[in-house]
Amino acid sequence: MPDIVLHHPKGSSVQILLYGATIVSWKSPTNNAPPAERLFVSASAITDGSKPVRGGIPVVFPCFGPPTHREHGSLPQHGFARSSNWSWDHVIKDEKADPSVTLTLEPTPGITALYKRPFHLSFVVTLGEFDLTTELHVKNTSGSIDYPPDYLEFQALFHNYILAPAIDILITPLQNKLYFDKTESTEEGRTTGKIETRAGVDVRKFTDSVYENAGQNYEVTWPGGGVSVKTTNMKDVVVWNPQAEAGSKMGDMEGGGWDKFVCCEPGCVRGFEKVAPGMTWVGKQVLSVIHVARRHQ
Ligand code: TA6
Repeated sequence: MPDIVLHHPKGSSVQILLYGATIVSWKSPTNNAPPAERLFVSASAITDGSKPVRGGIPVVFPCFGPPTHREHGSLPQHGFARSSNWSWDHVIKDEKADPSVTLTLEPTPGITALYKRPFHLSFVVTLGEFDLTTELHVKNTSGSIDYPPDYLEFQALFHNYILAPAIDILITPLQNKLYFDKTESTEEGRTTGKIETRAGVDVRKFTDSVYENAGQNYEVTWPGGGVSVKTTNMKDVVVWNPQAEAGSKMGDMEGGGWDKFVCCEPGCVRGFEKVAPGMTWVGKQVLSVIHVARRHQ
């Protein structure tokens, strides 16, 4: 059961767990169809708080993938944000504005045991008639006045599982962008940059590609529909679909689940963002349903 449900007067809705601040449902209409689910959550997902949810929009912070930063020591893959219990801060419900909710996360004993940095996170979800906005605010709450500044260094990403049919999915525009292919069998292969040559990136085979400085605005399309991903301050994007090759080995991935989604994940994952004491970094995405052409009346 979700902890928070927002309803828009025009019919869209979003459901959020305090666990991981994980969005687990986003229903939105299109210009000529009633509200429908836009996100994938595996039928085998664990939602009891014992592991991150397989689907929806997990929040990745302070590291993407296994920890590599000197301050990220023994953090779990993709950090602790998606597996921590966030707090409900406030909701904005004003007939003149789209409904919005803010969740917050501060160091708990469980986090502090793994991660020593002071921080304050806010996750702001705003529901529009046809779009969903998520913002991650990362504040460096260090009171240090040392020089050089006591920067907070981190990675952040929205791990969007976009519900999509298994055919002809394309992500654009990524042509000529630098990317790193994590499916390569050698470390050298995984760490050697390549230039994307395709006008549209498909996920017909096991795909796990990290695009650097990718342009911040993307379209995930398929015959008859799609979702646009427009971001601010999130310079990179990850395209992932495990297909049966990797998906069949995931205990919380429903059988054939890989045929129902594509992950288009905006973030800052190549290198580390740096925030000075007292300052706040904000990363934002707007997911919008791509309207299909109205059928001729
Ligand atoms: O974002 C793609 C990725 O980093 C893949 O490498 C795969 O590990 C995926 O995230 C899911 O990771 P998870 O820890 O949720 O199983």
